[in-house]
Amino acid sequence: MRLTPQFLLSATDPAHFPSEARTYNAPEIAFLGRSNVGKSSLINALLGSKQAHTSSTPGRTRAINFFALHEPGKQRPSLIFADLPGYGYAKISKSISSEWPKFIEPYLAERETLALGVCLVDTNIPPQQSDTTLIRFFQQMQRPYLVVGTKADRISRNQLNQSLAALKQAHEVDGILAVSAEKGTGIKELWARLTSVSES
Ligand SMILES: Nc1nc2c(ncn2[C@@H]2O[C@H](COP(=O)(O)OP(=O)(O)OP(=O)(O)O)[C@@H](O)[C@H]2O)c(=O)[nH]1
Ligand SMILES: [Mg+2]
Repeated sequence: MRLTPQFLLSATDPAHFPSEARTYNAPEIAFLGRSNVGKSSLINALLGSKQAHTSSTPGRTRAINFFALHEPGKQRPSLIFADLPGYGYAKISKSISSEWPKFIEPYLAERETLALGVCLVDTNIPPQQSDTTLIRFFQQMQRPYLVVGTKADRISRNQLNQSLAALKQAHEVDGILAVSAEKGTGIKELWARLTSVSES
């Protein structure tokens, strides 16, 4: 599906989350994960354009950035993407890491239109406790989530399979979809999962 992205706004406070007037209650998909895991890059790969700011410096995204995705000729968006700030990076300034839960937790817990949390985990590193914490949060809240393994292009097939098995076991999830924003691997499969959410 070809969707035209439109940047809506950048929010650092629940009061600024886009209202129904902006989203028409379209299903919202949130991209979550540690700083530098590749959230913004994955959004850009999905959209086929540079909408989200990416950076090799962790902590680049400090607000929730909302994008409305439109089918050609339609005024109402069919999907909303939310690019979230990363967590778990030690060098991030104290004020930001302590600010994290203040607007992220209410977002995850209360955002009514949140249809899916895409939890990104890096396939190049061992399973991280902070990722387990996020995934448990979704499991306990019984909110829909999907675990995606990023940067699959950086390691061999063999290493990737081993990494995915270790991640699945540590996070106690049934499946992890491996993707590469750089090479486009898994992007089509991911789109299929995302659009099934918007249709349900
Ligand atoms: N090789 C490779 N590098 C990637 C991939 N995705 C992201 N990167 C790199 O990883 C770094 C971080 O990417 P971002 O997309 O900015 O990460 P983020 O999760 O949005 O980071 P924060 O906004 O800081 O939380 C950048 O240098 C990207 O080029 C990928 O699929 N393959
Ligand atoms: Mg980012």
